[in-house]
Amino acid sequence: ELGGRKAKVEKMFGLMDEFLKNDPISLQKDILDHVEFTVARSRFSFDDFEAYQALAHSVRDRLIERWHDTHQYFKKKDPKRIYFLSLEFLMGRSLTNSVTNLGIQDQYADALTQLGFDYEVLAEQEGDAALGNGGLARFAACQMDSLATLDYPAWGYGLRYQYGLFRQIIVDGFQHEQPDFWLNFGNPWEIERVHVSYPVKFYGTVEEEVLNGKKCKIWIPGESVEAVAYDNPIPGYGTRNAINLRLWAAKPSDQYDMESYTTGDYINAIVNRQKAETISNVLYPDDRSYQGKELRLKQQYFFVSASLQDIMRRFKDLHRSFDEFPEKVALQINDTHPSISIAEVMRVLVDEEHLDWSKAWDIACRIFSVTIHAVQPEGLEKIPVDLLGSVLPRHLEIIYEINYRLMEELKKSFGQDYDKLSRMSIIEEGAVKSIRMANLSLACCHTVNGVSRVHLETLKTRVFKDYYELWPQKFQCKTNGVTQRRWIVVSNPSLCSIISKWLGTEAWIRNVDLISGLREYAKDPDLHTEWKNMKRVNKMRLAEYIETLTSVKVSLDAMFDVQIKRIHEYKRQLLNMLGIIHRYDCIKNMDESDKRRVVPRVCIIGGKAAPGYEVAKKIIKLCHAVADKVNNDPDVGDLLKVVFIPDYNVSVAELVIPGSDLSQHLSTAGHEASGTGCMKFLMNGCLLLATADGSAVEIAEEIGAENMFLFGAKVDEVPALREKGTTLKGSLQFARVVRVRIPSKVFPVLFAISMQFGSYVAARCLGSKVFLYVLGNVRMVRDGYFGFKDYFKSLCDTVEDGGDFYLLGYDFASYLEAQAAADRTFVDQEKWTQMSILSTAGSGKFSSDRTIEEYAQQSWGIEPCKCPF
Ligand code: NBG
Repeated sequence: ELGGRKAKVEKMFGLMDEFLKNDPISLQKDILDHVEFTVARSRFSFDDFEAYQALAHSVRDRLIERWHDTHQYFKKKDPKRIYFLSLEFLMGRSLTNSVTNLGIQDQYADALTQLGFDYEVLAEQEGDAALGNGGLARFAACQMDSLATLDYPAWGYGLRYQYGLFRQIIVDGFQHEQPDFWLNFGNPWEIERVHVSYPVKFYGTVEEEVLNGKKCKIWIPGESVEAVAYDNPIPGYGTRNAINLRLWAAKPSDQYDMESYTTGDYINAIVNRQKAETISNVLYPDDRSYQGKELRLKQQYFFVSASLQDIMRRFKDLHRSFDEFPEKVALQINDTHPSISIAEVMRVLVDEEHLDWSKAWDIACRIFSVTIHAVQPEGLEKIPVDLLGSVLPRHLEIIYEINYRLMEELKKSFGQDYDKLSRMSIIEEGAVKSIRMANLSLACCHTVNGVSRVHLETLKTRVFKDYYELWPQKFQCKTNGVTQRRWIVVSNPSLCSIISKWLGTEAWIRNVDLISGLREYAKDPDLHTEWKNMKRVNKMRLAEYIETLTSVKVSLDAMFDVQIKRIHEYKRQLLNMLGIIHRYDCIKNMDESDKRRVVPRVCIIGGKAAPGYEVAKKIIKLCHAVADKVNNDPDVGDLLKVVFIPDYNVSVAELVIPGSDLSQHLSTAGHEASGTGCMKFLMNGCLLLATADGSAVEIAEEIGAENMFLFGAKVDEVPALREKGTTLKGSLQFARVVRVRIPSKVFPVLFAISMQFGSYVAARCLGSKVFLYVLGNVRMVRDGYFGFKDYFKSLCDTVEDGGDFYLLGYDFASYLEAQAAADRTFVDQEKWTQMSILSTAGSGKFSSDRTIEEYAQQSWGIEPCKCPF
C-alpha cells in the first residue's frame, strides 16, 4: 500500500516543475495561459482588465506555491502560532504588493512590456478590498504584512463580506453611499476552500444533563449556518514565507431545515436557507459607535466560532491534551469586537471538552491578549443582555459565571466598594442591561495593549483606571506602526530608490531602523535635488488625478496640504475648513503687493462619513461649498485651491501621500488613540502639522519637534479647558461682537501680523483673545456666504452654541500660527527639504515590523519559523 502511494507521489512530482519559473518568458507564457484557460479569452483579443486578471492569476500561482510550503513547514515544526482575530481587514490592492514582496516586479514589468502591456496600467485595474472602516482595519492589514515578513507563524481570521465599505459618491457636494460589490468580477487573490467549513450555531435553549455523575449544561441551538473558508495568501518580503488570512463566508446549512422540505414547503425552505448568507453580507460602516444590532453580534460570533473550531481542529491533530494549548496557541483580539471568543473558548472547553471551570479559565487567561483602539467609551462595544441571551443563550450564562467569579475575587481586594465593583463589572445595569465586552476582555486577557504611549496613559488613568490599579502588569504600550513595504516601496518607488541609493543597501526594507542613516545627508545638496525631483514627480501624478476627478487644475508650485482620514468631529476637518475660510478671507482683502507674499496652497481633503453621521456629512458639504466659491474666485487664482477627493480608500492614499508636502492631523488632544496616517506621511517625507495627540507625540520625539508644526491644547489641558466651558462661552460672545465691528479691511493687517509674529500676537493686538478668527469664520458660514445657510446652521452651532466640545475656538489661533510657520518654512525650500528628509529618516520606529516584534515578545511569546528553500 505504502510503497504504491510513494510511487504515485514520485510520479506526480516528476510531472511537475520544481518551482514556477520567474524569467520573463515563463511569466509571459503563464499570463497567456491564464488569458486562455482561466479568463477564457482569446490570446489575440483581451483588454486591460482581462490582462490584469490573467496577470493576477499568474501571481496567485506563485503565492500559492510559497503558501503551501510555509504551511507544510509550520505543520512539521508545530511552533506556537499567533491567531489574529479581527472583524475588519482593510487590505487594499494585492497585485503590486504581492509582486513586490515576491521580489519579481522587474521580471513582470519586462514580461508585460514584451507583450505590449504596461505593468502600472494593469495594476490600476484592480479594485480595493475594503473589508474595514479605518485605522483599526488598516492596522490589521499592516500587521499581516509584518508577520509574514518577519517569519512568524501567524494566521489572520476575519469575515469575507460580500459588500465592503460603501463607495462614496458626491452629488452636488453631498455624500451618497453606494454598495461596494467588490466580488462582481471574481477575486483572484482568494482561494475558496469548500471542504474547509464548520457549522456555526445560534439561538435555542440550554438544558442540563448528567454526565458521569456530573451535572453539565448543553446548548440545544435553534439554527445552524455553515462557515466556508476563503484563504488569502499574504507573502512576506525577502522570505519564502507566505501566511494565511482566512476569511469566512456564510452559506446555508442542511442540518436544520429538513423538516420544511418534508412538510412540502419547498419554496419557503429555500428562501429561508438563503437568509443564512446575510450574515457575511455587509460590513457595518460606522467605525466608532455600535448600537447592539443582532446582525452585528451574529457576525462576531460567526467568525469567532468558525475560527476557533478551525484552530482547535488544527491543535487536536497533533495534541491530545488541552494542557498544551497555551504553549501552542496565542489569540489576539483586535479591539473588543471579537471578545465573544472568550466565552466561546470557555463553552468549548467546559461543555464539549469537559474540563473543570477553573482549568478552562486558566487556559483562556493564558491564550488571550487584546488591543484597544478606542479612547472614548462609545467605542467600546456593549451588547444588551436580552439580545445576547436570545442569540447565544449559553454564552450569556457563561459570561454571568465569569462575572460572578470576578466579583468574588474583586471583593477580596476592594471589600464592599460597590461603586468600584459596579464600574468593573462585566454587566452594566441600567435602562438597558448590557454586557461590556471590554470588561470581559480585561477580566480574561493576560495583556491589554494601548496603541500609543498617550493612549495607554488614557486607558490607565481614565478609561480602565480600576482595572489598571488591580492588574497594572497587564497594561502595555504597543505603539502602532505601518508597513514600509506598501507605504514606501510600492507607493513611492522613486523615494524607495533614493533611500536605497543613499544608504547603499536595500536592507532597510526589512530592517527599517537603517533608514536613520539618511540623517547624515540631510543637508547634502545632491540629495536635496533628487528629493525635490521625486516630490515634484509625485505631485504631478496627484495633480493629474485631481484634475481628472474634479476638473480643478492645480499648480505644482503650490504647497499640497492634505487631510485624508475618516470624517469625525474629533478629527476636526472643520478646523481645517475654518482655516481655509480664514485664508480665503485674508486673500480677498489683500492688495496685489500683499498677494505676492502669499504662499500658494492646494488644500486637499478626503474621507468618508458614516452614513448616519449628520455632522460629518455637513462637513463634507462645507468642503464642497467652500471649494466652489474659492476655486471660482478670480481674486484668488492659484493662491488657494480647495479639493475634496471622493471615495478615499487605501489605493487613493497610496497616490495622495507621496504627492503631499504637508499633512494635517488635527484631533483634539486626547481623542486620537494613535493615528497611523501620520506615520505614512512621515515615511514619505511629508511634514506634519499636528496636535500633540496619539503617536504624534512620539513622532516629535523621534524627529525633533522643530521638524514638525505642533499646535493646540495638550492632552492634560483639555479637561480643564472643558470645565471652563462657561468662560469660554463668555469670550465667544465677546469675540462675536468684536468680529461684527471689525471692518474686513483689518484682516489683511492681522494676517500680516500673524504671518510675522504668530496669531496669538495678532489676536492680542485686537484685544479679542484667541477666539476672534474662528468666530469670524464661523459667522461667514452661518450668514450664508457659502450658501446653504439653513443646512449649515447646526454645524455652526457645534462651535458657537454647542459648548465647542472639541475646542476649535481655543485651538484656532495656535492652529493659524502653525499654518503660518508652515508657510514661512515652505518659502525656504532648502529648509523644507531638510525637514522632509529628517522626517523620513526618523520614521523607523513607526514601522509595523517594530510593533510586531513587541507583540511577539511581550504579548504572544512566539518565535519566527522561517521556511527553508
Ligand atoms: C483607530 C483609532 C486610531 C488608531 C487606529 C489603529 C478605530 C476604531 N480606531 O487612532 O481611532 O490609530 O485605530 O490603532 O479604527
